[in-house]
Amino acid sequence: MQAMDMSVGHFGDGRLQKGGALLLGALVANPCSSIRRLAGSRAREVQFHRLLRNAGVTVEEMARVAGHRTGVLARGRDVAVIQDTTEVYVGSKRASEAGFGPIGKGGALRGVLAHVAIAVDDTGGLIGLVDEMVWTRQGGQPVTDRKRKFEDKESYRWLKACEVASERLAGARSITMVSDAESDIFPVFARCPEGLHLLVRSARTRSLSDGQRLADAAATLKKGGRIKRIIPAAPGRSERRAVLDVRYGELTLAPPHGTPDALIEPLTLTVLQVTELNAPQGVEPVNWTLITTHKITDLRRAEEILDLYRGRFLIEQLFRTLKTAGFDIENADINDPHAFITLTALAIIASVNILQLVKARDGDTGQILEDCFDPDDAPILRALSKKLEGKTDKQKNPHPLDQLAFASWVIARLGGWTGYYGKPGPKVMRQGLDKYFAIKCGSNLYGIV
Ligand SMILES: [Mn+2]
Repeated sequence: MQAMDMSVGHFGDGRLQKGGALLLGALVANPCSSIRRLAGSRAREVQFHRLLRNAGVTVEEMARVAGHRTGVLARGRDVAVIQDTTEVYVGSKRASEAGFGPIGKGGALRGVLAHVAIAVDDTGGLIGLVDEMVWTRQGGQPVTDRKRKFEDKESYRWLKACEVASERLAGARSITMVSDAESDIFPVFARCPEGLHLLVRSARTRSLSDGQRLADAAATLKKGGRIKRIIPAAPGRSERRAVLDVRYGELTLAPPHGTPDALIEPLTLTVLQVTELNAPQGVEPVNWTLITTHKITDLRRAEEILDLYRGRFLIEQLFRTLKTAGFDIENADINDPHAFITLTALAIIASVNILQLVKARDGDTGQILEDCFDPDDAPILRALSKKLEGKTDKQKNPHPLDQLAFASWVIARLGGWTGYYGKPGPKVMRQGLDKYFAIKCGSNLYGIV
């Protein structure tokens, strides 16, 4: 896998560059957050700690290198960039003394925040990381001065990711930024870079330029029709097939009070209102107001836009891999904020690798082997696939050799998946990768290839 040999950043120093690649390799092969376990030896443990504490090892550099690679892979494709923030809990009192700022509400919990943007192609394949920002808050609660420049606010991250995406993915055929209600911020729409599209879930009772409320106007938009979608299971509710009423049309948003003079032009955008009919009792029905810069002219296009938004689920999966299903980053044995931030940034890159394999496993994403693996992996994967195939059809690798799905099948089988029951998730994939790297390291010794 490329992560094994690939630099995560240059950091202006050859040793740091090498150390970074080693640590990322260890994280992908053996996802956990214990530096001791990742290192395997005392000397390497010291090396990893030094690397993580080094002020020259920055998240910006790692994001730049990973984002550049994604930009190359995204050339000529229609790309959705999903961005979201997650909070990583570190502790309370002791974490506070170590210099970790507050997260969540109330201010008692301490930790770091990570804002991540990932690129997805139009078959649902995960192309790679576009950008990541990881930080801890300084000096207690964030200031809520409305007069503060947008660039100085934490919420600027939503626009910054747009700017970074339009730069790094300049060769893509189209880019649509997808984000949840937290990003429903007027300046993000007003200052969105040329040529970039936005798709955001509305959070606020915005006013329109004609004085109406957005929610009222959205409910009376032109009827588009009725569609069905599977709503995935979540804590406290099971998967269900929902009947959705779809409406869409153009509305003109008025700038909110306090908007700087340069941005006070009203904005005409497409609003897509999706409302669930006959939701089961005790379940909160789907009621989404989506705002987008895309035009919607028919029901089919409305469905495409809705499905783009539903694709946002992938970033929730990424955060779950980072926190529980994979790295257990919240239990890292590190108490230095800079080092913890660096490790989190590396673990996010490794989580993207694992999720790429999970997404590719069904073979319907159309990603090729080279999206994730090096040329020298191909013969090893081929040999392993032969060895792992069983007698029944269900135990044969059904994917073509040059597809990423082919590798996913091998990694999943190595991770303990039998081929019979269910589908392999992040946990199986990381166990499979662990074995794969061990085999790759020893493949010359054992004469597999
Ligand atoms: Mn969010």
